[in-house]
Amino acid sequence: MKTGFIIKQISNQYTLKDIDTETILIAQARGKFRYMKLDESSSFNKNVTARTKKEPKTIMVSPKVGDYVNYEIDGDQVWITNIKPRKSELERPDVVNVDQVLLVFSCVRPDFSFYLLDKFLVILNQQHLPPVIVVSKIDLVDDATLKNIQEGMAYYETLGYEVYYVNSKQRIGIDVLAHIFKHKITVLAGQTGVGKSTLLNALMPKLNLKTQEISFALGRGKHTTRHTELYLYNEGYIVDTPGFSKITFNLYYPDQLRLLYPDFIKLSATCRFNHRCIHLHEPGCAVKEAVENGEIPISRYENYCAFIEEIKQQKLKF
Ligand SMILES: Nc1nc2c(ncn2[C@@H]2O[C@H](COP(=O)(O)OP(=O)(O)OP(=O)(O)O)[C@@H](O)[C@H]2O)c(=O)[nH]1
Ligand SMILES: [Mg+2]
Repeated sequence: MKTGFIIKQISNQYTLKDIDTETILIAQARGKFRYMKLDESSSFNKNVTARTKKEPKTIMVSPKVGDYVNYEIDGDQVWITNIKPRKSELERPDVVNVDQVLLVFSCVRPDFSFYLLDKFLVILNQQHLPPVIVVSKIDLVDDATLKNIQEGMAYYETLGYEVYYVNSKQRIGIDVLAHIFKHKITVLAGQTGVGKSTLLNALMPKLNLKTQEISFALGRGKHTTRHTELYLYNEGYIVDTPGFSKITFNLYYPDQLRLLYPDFIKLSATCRFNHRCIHLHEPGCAVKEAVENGEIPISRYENYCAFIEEIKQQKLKF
């Protein structure tokens, strides 16, 4: 049976790469994909049951970028006949089997934000997707501002996150990034205008992706990147995505949040109420103590408190 890997999708037209011959084919999905019978252990089942808390017997599944599929050739038509189990699935962007997320933050335009950083880290932790952090536009700030950001980032490096600093326009700090993409599917994520496409162009000059030129000067921040496609780079694939202006948690209970903070989890064993402590108003909280001692950045703790409120507000809307 022939197996292909989907690298691009435009409505029902899929660009496949045969995994043995590396031949590129344009394929379509047969109608029967619309409804798939699932057993409980199916990898397609997890997301649906978690979200809807139901056990659907049939659900709509269609092939997505990043899928491994079986296909057959029938005359001049190529048909996708089966989708292989997925190891991860993102909704925005619509990509499956992602290995890591490259989180891009710019020093300015838009301003660097520890609030967004903490939010992204929570969301990715929940999805079991490891992040790599890139700080862009280092050429657009003075030394003191850059030093401030670097000092703030030092804490995150102690948590084990890799942090890279780049000036994509002059290709500074780009080559040291190359190794992180090897044998992986990496998705670029970040606010609109932070320089995701510019970074990709710096990595792959032949790509010549469209980037923003005037919209930020006009202060409008429109999206420049529109569709989803995988680009082969250093034996891995990179996905450029449209930026966003707002992201929300997929959490319904505020007390789930603390379980997505690896640094808080470590400390919670020494909280007076141990693992029941939600690090807000409890006496003898080791997390709050660490914030007071300067071991955890105040901003990280303040963002945590703000997120708790956001999740409560989100819950009210349901
Ligand atoms: N000086 C400088 N400018 C940069 C750098 N990276 C990106 N830019 C500029 O920032 C603007 C936005 O860059 P894009 O690459 O289009 O941003 P994006 O994240 O892809 O935006 P969306 O596609 O809308 O999500 C462009 O004008 C880039 O030239 C950098 O490192 N230094
Ligand atoms: Mg872009």
